[in-house]
Amino acid sequence: MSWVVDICFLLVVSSSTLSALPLVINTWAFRKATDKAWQTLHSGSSALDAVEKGCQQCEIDQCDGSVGYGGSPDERGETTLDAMIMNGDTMEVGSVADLRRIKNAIGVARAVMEYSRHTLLVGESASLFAQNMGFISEDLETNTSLSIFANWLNKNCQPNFWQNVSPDPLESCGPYKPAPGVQKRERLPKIIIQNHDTIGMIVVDSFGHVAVGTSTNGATHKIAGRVGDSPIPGAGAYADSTAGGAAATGDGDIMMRFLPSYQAVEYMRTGMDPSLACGKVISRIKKYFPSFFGAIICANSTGSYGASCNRIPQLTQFSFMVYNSSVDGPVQNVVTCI
Ligand code: SD4
Repeated sequence: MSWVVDICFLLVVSSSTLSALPLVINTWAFRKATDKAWQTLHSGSSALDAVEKGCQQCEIDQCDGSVGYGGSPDERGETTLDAMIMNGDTMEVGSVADLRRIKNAIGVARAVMEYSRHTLLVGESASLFAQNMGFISEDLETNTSLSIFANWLNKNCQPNFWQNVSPDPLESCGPYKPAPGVQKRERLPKIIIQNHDTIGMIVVDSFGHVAVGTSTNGATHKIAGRVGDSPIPGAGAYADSTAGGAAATGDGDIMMRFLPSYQAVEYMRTGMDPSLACGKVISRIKKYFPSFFGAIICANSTGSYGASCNRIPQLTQFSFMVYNSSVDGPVQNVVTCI
């Protein structure tokens, strides 16, 4: 009997699906987050509230270990968080990067939007801002993150993100010094599906108001201070209620160079189908970085949606969640990568 249920709730999509509003769509199979956003919307709250509560659910659940506290320790063993929220009606954005000791990163991003005229706060100063705004300061490390860090130290700090330095980063821990041309190496570690699953969410309410958000703990063993694409407007996510919204996941060091979420929204503004818009931005990145790890979700303001991903051995299909008025609960969709 259970296989019948599974099939009912797994939809394999190859093109954009018919519009139905309201709509909640998010990266990966983070079902509880989708549900939380939907329930928030249905309690009468705004699309922006729904995005915030949906992404916060993933921070609480530590979705895949890649969102929230206790995941992706950096080279010092610390978990730091990136998050963003954007209102597609007003084009307001609140964002935090390299946030320390505060669990609710998307909440702090929302506070940046509500209580300041800035867009992005980073590092210790972002944490201080958060504390002043009433967020609790606590350690983000857990036994899991500490053991990931200890194993990495035991393996001579492998893998890491260094290149052209000495001592040889393929064999030794730092501290490193510049040694241009000493090792021409591929970007390693490749950011792969096992250590990298940001939540990116788009909510379109019944009136076509679009909001988007992201939350992540970034890349495991990142160099301290590294910020990914997730808190960067236009890169990790973008919303404009006159067109639609998009949110990306994957190797942010590569993806942020292309502003894929902005690009996808601009494609949809021309009337382009959301699946095609998603596909075009993936193809564009692929031209320069054929083996990058990444995916994107797109929705227009009338509720059509789609997704796309770059086909590599570790990622041949990409799962994302959808909840709209045509279904009774969150539905896992799967798209085949291009
Ligand atoms: C980053 N893009 O920090 C994020 C992580 C991610 O799927 O999306 N993983 O690079």
